Amino acid sequence: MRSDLLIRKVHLSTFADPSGYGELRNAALLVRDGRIAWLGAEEALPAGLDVAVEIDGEGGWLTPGLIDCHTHLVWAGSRTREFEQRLAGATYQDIARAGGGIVSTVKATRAATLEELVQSARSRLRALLREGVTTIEIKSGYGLETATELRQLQAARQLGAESGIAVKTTFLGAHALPPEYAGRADDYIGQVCGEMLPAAHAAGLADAVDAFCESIGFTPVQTRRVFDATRALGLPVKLHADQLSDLGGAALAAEYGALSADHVEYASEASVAALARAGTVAVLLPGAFYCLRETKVPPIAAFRAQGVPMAVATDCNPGTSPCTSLLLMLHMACTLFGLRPDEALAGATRHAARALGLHGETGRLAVGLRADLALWAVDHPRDLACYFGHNPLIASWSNGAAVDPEKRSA
Ligand code: DI6
Ligand code: FE
Repeated sequence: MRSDLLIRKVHLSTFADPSGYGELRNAALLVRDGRIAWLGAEEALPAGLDVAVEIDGEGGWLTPGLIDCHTHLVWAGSRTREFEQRLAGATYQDIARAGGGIVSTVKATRAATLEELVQSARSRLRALLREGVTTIEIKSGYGLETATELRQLQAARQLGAESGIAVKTTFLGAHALPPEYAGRADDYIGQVCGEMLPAAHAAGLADAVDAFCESIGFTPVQTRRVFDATRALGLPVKLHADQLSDLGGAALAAEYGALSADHVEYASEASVAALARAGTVAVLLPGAFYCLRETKVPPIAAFRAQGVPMAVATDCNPGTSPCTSLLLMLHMACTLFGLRPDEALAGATRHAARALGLHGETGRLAVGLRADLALWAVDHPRDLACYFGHNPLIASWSNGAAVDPEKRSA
């Protein structure tokens, strides 16, 4: 049989089962038409193969390509001054109320061209690609008006096209209140639902819709309005929920059958039960927790007990998680939140795929799924979560095609 790619002399970590690494030693994997066509013990490799490219994995480990399922990768400007302010005692909420925070990024993003947005995000994307990321979610939310929100999403699509990896876009118009709507949050939500969201949808730029349900964001009632408008368009929802306080956001997300509820440090027992019933993924974001020096850890034991799938992502953004290392997030999910390394890795593969509605497409090594693969020079996949500041990636493939993180755009 004719195949595009054969990777042999590897160990596989498939994440095919809900827990554990899915270890298959001394194995090989075949790719045809961008999909995994066969995998198994090397000695069982079908005879008479006609292969275009053959890779000798030299005893490395092959995992699903990593998935960063929560990022705000596209923005302009800098917020590093806020890092100093926070170290000097200001809180994230203080800075936001004083006109800094998200709103300062909005100002810079509105002033940036599409090319400028693509260019600044490209270096961040490359850092993620160098660590084996083959699928990424990118949110809008730094425009807070139609044209800029659309431009951010266009930048995200362009980054996907030029890099060859899969980009899922999320419309986050309800991220913060723009200054021109000060004191009129309900009117702004009207604009989000009546104009911005329909425009993003009509342009084919929104794969999902998110909101920031928080004391410094939007209320549960306002979040519901966004979700109702989203449902009417037939798009899936996600939610920044229970990050800094318990507003019942995770339960609200579950009520709408959300793909994911993200952050969830303050999620209550009842919210955890609601997530479990809905099959909604809890996306853990240790970078923001760490950077804000938060102390309330997400209810990991309850997620485990109730069978809520846990994903792990960078939350890459200029304010609360200026981080472009998903491997570091795996480590921190273990050290700060108490995940096991296999749980952390499943959180950046199997469960991250579910958080993007891609469970049937990627995030596991299984016949028929997209050949999104990462090959690592490690003794065991747990090493990926154990080491930090070390990148053992040898190569990665998206849809069966080699990913080149340094590729110049046309
Ligand atoms: N929660 C976050 O962690 C980011 N957005 C959100 O709603 C922070 C975004 C920023 O500070 O720029
Ligand atoms: Fe976020």
